[in-house]
Amino acid sequence: MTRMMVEQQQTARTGRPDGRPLQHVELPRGSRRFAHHAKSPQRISRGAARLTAPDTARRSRRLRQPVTSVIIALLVLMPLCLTAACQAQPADVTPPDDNRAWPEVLADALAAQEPPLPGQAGPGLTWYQVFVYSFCDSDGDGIGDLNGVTEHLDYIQSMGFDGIWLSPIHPSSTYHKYNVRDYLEIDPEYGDMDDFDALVEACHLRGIKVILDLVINHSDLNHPWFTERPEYYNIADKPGNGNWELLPDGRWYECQFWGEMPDFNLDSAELRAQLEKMFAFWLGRGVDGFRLDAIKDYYSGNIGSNVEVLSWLNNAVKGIKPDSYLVGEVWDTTNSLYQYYESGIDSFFSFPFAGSDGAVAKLVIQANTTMDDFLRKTDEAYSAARELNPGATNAPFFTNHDMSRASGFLRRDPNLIKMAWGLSLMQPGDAFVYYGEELGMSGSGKDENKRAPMFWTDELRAAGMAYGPPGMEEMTHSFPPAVQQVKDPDSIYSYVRDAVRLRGKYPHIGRGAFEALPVGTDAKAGAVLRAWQGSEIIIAYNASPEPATLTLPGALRDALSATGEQPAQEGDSLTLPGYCIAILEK
Ligand SMILES: [Ca+2]
Ligand SMILES: [Ca+2]
Repeated sequence: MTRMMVEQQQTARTGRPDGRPLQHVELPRGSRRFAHHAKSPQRISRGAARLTAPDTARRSRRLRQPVTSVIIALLVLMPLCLTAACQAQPADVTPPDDNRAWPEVLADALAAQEPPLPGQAGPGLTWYQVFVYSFCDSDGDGIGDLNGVTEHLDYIQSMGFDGIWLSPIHPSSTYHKYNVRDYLEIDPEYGDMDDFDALVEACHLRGIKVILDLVINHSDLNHPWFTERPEYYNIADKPGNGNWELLPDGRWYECQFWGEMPDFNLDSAELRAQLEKMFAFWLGRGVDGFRLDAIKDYYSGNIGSNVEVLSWLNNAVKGIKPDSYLVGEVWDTTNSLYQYYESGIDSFFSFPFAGSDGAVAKLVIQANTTMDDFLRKTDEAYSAARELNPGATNAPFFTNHDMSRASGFLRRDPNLIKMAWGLSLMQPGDAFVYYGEELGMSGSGKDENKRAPMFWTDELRAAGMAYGPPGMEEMTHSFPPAVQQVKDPDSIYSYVRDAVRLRGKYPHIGRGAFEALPVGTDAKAGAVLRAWQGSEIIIAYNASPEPATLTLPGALRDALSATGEQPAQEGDSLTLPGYCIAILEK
């Protein structure tokens, strides 16, 4: 939840225009994949290649050549062409479109993949953040819903995710639903309690955990509590710090994010008892924990009081279900973030590594950053979490619903996007991936744009496609939709899937001890030793476009290569191509 988001929401609430915002895709920089505009939503095959102006001119010149030259050239070139055609398919040619609906095409592509490894026991899991409104629409109203999530568990499981974080699902007046009117119900836009139970059951059958977004800094202004139990809220004769609004009786209520979202009085023992009933209700329905929204504003500017609330919350939730997972949003990039681990909460999102200003993005796009520095920061963050709570671990992520999507700030460069995801997902802790980032979806500017419809297919009004939040601007995607990327071993999707699956294959990544190794002098290359339960792996990184040679023991086992070029090992010498991560076993 951000204040900016709420301001934008106020604008959006003035009403939805008749025509919902549309999306279109444009040619990405340096790519020739395809182009499509939403206003002409028929599919365009990459195979139906259009000639650009220079191509057309070249073809005209060739046609003017004497016929004999052409025949000679054909006789000479034909065997070569046939050989080349047998060896490789050009990257921008796809098989002719079939006429099946996209979910069937996707299902076939997923079925052709290696099955994922079974879920882990944790900690060190990998989670998928699902913004339900925009994920998949199961009933044709253009709004994503719980059944839409259930329908795509194959996709989520196939990527190797161990769990999903659902954005708020309770009754609300907004598309984002961070203003809750009833904590014990499902918003009718998303379905009903039977749909919820079915989703949880389907997830658990697959070994996928489910956590809910827990919004307890504030409720909706129209929650019955606001009139019936005003003592649950911060109401005073005079406004305090930050944002307060006037009531008809002349008193004021605290609303740090928005006038429609009054801040709770978390001192109230009765409110806490009500919230405990709510925890028990959802844990009793099978949820595996919660993502805690807006912690810094429980008591704005008071870390000590916030930690006290979290300790109570942690004890209450674990008292009901001891193996629950709790992950907190403390949007802070300073050391004060780590003080929150004293509360006993399992994880806090690693904001210092996320977004366009975070350590991951800086390492891949800024010349003056070094791998040494990145690994040192990673080590410090990992140690800081465990110092205050030995059972805790970080929650690395790269983007979320409040941040610009990576594609934009990484210049729509697939190598940079892949490398950044590799760095993020090789970090220790419980890692999170925001839906659609595995496709390199676009989304920046207003919050609605950051929550655009999951780009399953470029048929934007196909059954199953969500239409996106009201107020979303026309979207431009630089990379193909899921139905195409799942089939392409070089896609961003395939890279992120491989990275997520490596976390499952090597529990060392999420859980192991962390020790940076001396490897040489290349500023953007480095390696770490990760030890877990008596076994050791080495993760070697090269975040520069140039190859790097590192001196390392161990046998090369796996690689994440942005370009497709593979690392080579000779004795203790490992040469990583540009933008490559390798895993060695000691
Ligand atoms: Ca729907
Ligand atoms: Ca508050």
